[in-house]
Amino acid sequence: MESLTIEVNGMFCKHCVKSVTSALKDLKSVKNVVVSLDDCTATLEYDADTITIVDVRRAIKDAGYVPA
Ligand SMILES: [Cu+2]
Repeated sequence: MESLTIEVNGMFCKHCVKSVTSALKDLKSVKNVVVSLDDCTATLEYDADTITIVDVRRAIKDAGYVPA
């Protein structure tokens, strides 16, 4: 499993955190998703044979937020 922390801009409340969290959890092989409103980050683990950081970034964008 790969560990990844990615900056996520555009989150302003707990609802945003939930949206990003569920978007990331919906990705195949993603585990241990922690989204921090204070730090504006998403931390997660994923299987690099299954998805890439591009998929992670796309999921964040599709949820309406801005991955750095
Ligand atoms: Cu919000």
